[in-house]
Amino acid sequence: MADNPNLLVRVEDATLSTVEGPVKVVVSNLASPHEVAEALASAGARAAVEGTRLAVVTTPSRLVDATGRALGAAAAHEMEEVLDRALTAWHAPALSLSTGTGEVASPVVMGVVNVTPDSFSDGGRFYDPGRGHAPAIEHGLALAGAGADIVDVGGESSRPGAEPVDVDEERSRTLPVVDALAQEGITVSVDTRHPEVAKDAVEAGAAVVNDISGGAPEMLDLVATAGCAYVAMHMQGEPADMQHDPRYDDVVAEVFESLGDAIRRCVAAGIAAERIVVDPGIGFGKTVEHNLALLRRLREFSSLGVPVMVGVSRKSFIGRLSGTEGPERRLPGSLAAAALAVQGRASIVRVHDVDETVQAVRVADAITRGVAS
Ligand code: HH2
Repeated sequence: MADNPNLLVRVEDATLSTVEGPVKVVVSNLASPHEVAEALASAGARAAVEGTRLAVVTTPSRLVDATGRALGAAAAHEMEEVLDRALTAWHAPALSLSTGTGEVASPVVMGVVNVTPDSFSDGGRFYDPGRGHAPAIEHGLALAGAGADIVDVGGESSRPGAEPVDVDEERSRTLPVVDALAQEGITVSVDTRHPEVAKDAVEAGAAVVNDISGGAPEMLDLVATAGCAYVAMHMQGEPADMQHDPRYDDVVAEVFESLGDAIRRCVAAGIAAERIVVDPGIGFGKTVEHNLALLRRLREFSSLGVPVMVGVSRKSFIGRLSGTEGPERRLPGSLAAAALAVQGRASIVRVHDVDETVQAVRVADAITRGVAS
């Protein structure tokens, strides 16, 4: 994992590289990228500077040498370390998740329990003030029974246009469900962007905090103290307005750098590197084209050296691509996207349809790795 805040390497392709083959990488946060590009050009390598990024196709040793000639020995040493870690991570199989109390092997299926009246695909189904928390708890137990490795409990919808929920209301929706499922020995995650809710949920037994806002300082502090796992998700804007007009110059580069920065902030706050998970936030301030670019190039995110999580289940881009209106009719497209995410080295898929997804991702994982178990 890149523990140095100043340098970030994204591997675009290293398929043919064993030890000294050419690789295609993008280096962010490099002091004087133009000087390194010139040093590379004089050594016959193709390099381009895009803003603060250096994009290059060359061998690792040529890049390290050019960095040394342009910026000195210390910079070359840092480049060598960060490049080596990114390439090793890119070549590795999808990582397991460490929750602080145990390891969950990839591909991890995270089942969703929305204790909300207004979630985009199942709003109101597991939120029934008349029946208390029973529908949500029963659903969580059913998801675990169907093979979910983790059950993610949320009390605030983040669908486009959703209004924020009062923290006390969110607490009263989620905590009894977290508590009941954790007591059954289920690995529970709490889907919240509010540190107050996360704190109480962890005390009630949640082993993972899934934070769509990607890390307010108080959230990172409490996760570090609790020793649980943390999902940092990328979002542009807020749910209320995020789909109005999302824009990026280079969505993959920008989301990657933002997640690299989130990892740096998590580590600085004291969260153990092996408990950090990143998520590109499919549908959170992204057009269909942005979602497709992120999913098509998901493997590049494995260069960050931490498990990658993806939530594609029933989302509207699947409806757009397949022409299916109702979210509950988007299972086939959701399975296709989950399988390809696993091929792109996603460690965790967050889904509504657990039974079907477990089968799909097991097959996708076996094909990707070429082994039967
Ligand atoms: N998507 C949703 C909610 N939480 N968390 C992560 N890490 N990644 C995601 O892609 C993600 C998420 C949206 O799905 P859902 O919870 O079913 O809907 P709603 O937000 O309307 O409750």
